[in-house]
Amino acid sequence: MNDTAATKNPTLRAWVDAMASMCKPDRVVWCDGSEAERRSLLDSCVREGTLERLNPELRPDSYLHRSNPNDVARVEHLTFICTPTREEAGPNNHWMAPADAIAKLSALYDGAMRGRTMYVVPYVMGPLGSPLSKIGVELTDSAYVVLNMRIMTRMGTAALDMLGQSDDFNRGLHSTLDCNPERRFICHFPQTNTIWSVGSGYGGNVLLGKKCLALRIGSYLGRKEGWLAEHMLILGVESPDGQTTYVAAAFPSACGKTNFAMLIPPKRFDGWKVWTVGDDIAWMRVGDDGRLWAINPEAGYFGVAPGTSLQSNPRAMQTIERDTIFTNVARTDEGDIWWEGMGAPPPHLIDWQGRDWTPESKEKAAHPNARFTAPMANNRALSPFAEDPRGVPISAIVFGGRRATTVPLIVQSFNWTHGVYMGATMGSETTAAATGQVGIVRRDPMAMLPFCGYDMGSYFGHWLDMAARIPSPPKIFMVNWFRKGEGGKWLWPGYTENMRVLKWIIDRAHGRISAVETPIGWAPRESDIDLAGLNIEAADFAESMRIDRDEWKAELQDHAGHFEKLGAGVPPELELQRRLLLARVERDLSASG
Ligand code: GTP
Ligand code: SPV
Ligand code: MN
Repeated sequence: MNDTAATKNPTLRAWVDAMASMCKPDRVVWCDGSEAERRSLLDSCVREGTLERLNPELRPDSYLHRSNPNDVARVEHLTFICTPTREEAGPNNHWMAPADAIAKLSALYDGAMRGRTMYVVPYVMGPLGSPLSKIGVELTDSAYVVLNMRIMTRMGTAALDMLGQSDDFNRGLHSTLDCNPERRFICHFPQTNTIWSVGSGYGGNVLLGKKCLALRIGSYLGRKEGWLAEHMLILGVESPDGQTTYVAAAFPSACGKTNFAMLIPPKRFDGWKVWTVGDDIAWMRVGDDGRLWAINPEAGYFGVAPGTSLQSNPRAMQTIERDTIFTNVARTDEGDIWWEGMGAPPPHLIDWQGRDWTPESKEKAAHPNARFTAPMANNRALSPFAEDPRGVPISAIVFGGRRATTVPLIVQSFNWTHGVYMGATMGSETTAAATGQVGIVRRDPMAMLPFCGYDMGSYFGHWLDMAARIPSPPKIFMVNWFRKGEGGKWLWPGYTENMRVLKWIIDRAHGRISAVETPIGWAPRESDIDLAGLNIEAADFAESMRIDRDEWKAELQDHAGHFEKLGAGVPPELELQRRLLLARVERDLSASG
């Protein structure tokens, strides 16, 4: 971590100098990504109190960070796409004119790093040397950000080596400022491959390689260059005969991607294995063989902590046994971590805001959007192809949201256009991953509503256009693990048992099993989802699969309003598809459901 790591790349140097003369840090430090650098950053964070060392016997090499209580999630209302025209950003994004954004944020950055260090963080999204990978450089005054970026990306000298003399890198600038929500902005400039973030220290707002580059800027580049940047996990399912099938799945924030990516099959599926390629983001390109190939641009997991337990996600629990940064979780008196859903609480804790907590306390001990940052190398089910520069071939794409009603457990699209329709009309109840009210159904197309860096209608058009580019396209499915029955109980057990649905998906993707045609897609026949060894009432399973005429009429009507809100850019195929589905629902389903 000294100037020997500094680059000879003149474009990079000039940009760093220009940003430093604006922000006026006391020093500029070029990060090399070494272990020695990590140690010294950790030590200084512990000294300053931004990190607390956890008990090394219980949680080796792991740390706790408490964020400012006003800064605990992404802030969609303060996130802007700064394209020359408002139309290009679309009704799905907040827009600011590039010149206005630069003027406004420059004033905030002016002198913002006085008394602080500006860290220069070169990083690669994607396997080193992969033609699918992208390079970014983030300038930040937060050592916590540097330490997180070191887990989440390939960071340091390796990135500078890959960049060489090229000027093709994302220019990211971040200052925590005084962490004041009034002076908080996350601005994206797709045309100049630039991201400016101020006033936050939290996750998706400041780890600029993740949502900002890999999704918002990535989706813009994907359209320009003919590929897809998606909010999707990637997993490989290995059957007992050794064949591995790769699946990519888009669920909105805090709707089960990490859980699904780390699934351990239940006993009934002896000999089956699920391998994790990625848990949040997929970059997908058409390969020479005509299939869609995906890489995970990230190198770590920034996962939701609450609800993670040895029962729900043992792989994640193993992954975070060590080398992990925990943000906004509770701490035990022994110096370990705790959160809601982990098991019985101990008699005393320090909560996420640093206050005493007992089981009688009314408030939650961990923030509902508390997170862990852990290296993917710790995951014992990490796919052997997670670092493969070619990526993995995708046989199935799955869309899913958090829906208490209407949407059945599993259904397959009739074709690509219908599959794009399923993604485009996805709805989900809001979660704690973004600030705002929780539990409201909102349309979240492809789980990309907060992350698409341009007009959503044009993005649907890009998805439709991809059909002609992929000679052997993946099959498309829609799932819902979250349907509820009477008294609000989950109808489907979820988690490990999702393997039963996954099995049907891969059988369908390989054309190994037939299906029933319903008005809204291909569904499994009653006996096609293996329920052996599962404690579920037949009536509950049937209810989880039910397609209700009135619910679907209302649903499809709601899709019309959704398309209208997205404006003239929505391709006409999608409205035609909607009418076809509506006509079939009205004709084919009986009024009693
Ligand atoms: P982001 O990191 O925000 O993108 O979230 P994610 O999509 O990776 O979500 P994650 O896997 O962390 O799941 C979030 C929460 O969803 C968990 O804490 C669980 O409470 C819940 N969840 C996940 N899978 C299931 C499931 O199969 N059934 C039910 N009922 N809940 C689930
Ligand atoms: C999400 O909200 O989808 C996340 C967490 O994965 S964050 O990095 O904050 O966006
Ligand atoms: Mn996410």
